[in-house]
Amino acid sequence: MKRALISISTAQGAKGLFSRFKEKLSGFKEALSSKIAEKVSLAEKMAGKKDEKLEKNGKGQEANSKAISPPAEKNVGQNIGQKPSSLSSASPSSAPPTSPAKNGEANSKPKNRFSFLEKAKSLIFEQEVILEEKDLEEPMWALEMALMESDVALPVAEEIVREVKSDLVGKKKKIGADTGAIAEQSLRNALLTILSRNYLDFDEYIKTKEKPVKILFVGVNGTGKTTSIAKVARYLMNQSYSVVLAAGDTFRAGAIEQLEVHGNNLGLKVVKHKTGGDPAAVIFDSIEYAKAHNKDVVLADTAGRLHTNINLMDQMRKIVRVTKPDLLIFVDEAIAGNDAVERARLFNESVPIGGSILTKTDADAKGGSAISIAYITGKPVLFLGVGQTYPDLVKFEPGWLVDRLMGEAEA
Ligand SMILES: Nc1nc2c(ncn2[C@@H]2O[C@H](COP(=O)(O)OP(=O)(O)OP(=O)(O)O)[C@@H](O)[C@H]2O)c(=O)[nH]1
Ligand SMILES: [Mg+2]
Repeated sequence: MKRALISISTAQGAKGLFSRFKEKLSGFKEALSSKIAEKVSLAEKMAGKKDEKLEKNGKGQEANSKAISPPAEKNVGQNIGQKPSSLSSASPSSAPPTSPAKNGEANSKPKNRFSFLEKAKSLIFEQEVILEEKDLEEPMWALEMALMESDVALPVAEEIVREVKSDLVGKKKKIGADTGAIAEQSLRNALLTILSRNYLDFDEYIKTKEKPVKILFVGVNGTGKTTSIAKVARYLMNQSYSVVLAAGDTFRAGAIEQLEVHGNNLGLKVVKHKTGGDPAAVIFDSIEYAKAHNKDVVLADTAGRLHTNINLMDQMRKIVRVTKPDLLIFVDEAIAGNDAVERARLFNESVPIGGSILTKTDADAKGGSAISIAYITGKPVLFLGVGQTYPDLVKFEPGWLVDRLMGEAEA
């Protein structure tokens, strides 16, 4: 099959990038907001009742001095100004000193982090509510569903939920503050933690590696390997590296010509043999060429192959054995979602990959593969393909992706 050559001239619009992901998250934000709203109204009711009780009982009552412990916080004085006058009677200055025996009694009680005492303090003096594990059941379920429906792989979705939950439990929420922000910030932190885990700085890698750096691109058919090679070549040339291309796809008719068109466009040497030749031999030759001509980087193309094709997977292992690449890059398309993640896992089992490139991110509404692939393979995402032109390549940075997933920036 001869591919229509190099439609690489029109950038795709980035509209709709991760739009489904953003949509799905609204369920989580709403669930958390309504839970907080519920707690706030309960807190206000409780505060009202407390006020009445205090009014009735007067300031010297022991029960009250226990329930509303002398608050140590500096801001209590300021908050008290906004409170009913009855509360000022329970302020630290007017509270009677507690006897040593009573102190001992209070200290010997097991410290429950979210005890009524603490809640009361929080609710009445600081005007805050505390989120507890049980409050988060519904929002966490909504979050897990949103992630799964966005094609985030199950173990990754579970990890994100764990991170968000541990961040939110015990969190004090100021009454009247923006409830959406708390959900956003928590999820943003969780995504950043997960996406930063296997980070590799590609620029630093190339800079410090002995030359020529040999990079092999592998993946299933039509995912964007050859296009990504041309994009990465241009990216490296912009940093003044010299690059050689190896036409290691000797399998598909038209594949060598396709790479040659890129070579001509970019002014690069393409080392090639005939269609049907041994890909390991072509790539080996290109490395020899790079050594002889002091080139910095060899970017080697390979034929697309399904991980289920035993012969082609054997051939890939042979290429790796013979050419000993410094970096094996798995290329797949973001729009393939969980399939891309699963394929990455299987390729990585066959020949340990060094990292991934996710292409066609510009057409990906879900974002799941971009979130999951590094976590599942344990290898970093190096670049994202964001369109069909040469500059449509973004070096992977966790913050960049999170900004787009959370809707704060467009690609
Ligand atoms: N929108 C978009 N299209 C892309 C991107 N990367 C590649 N493509 C397009 O995807 C199609 C396939 O790209 P190729 O580079 O030929 O894919 P390949 O993996 O080399 O394909 P085989 O050699 O057949 O395995 C082409 O039409 C590319 O222009 C991208 O990031 N965004
Ligand atoms: Mg190709």
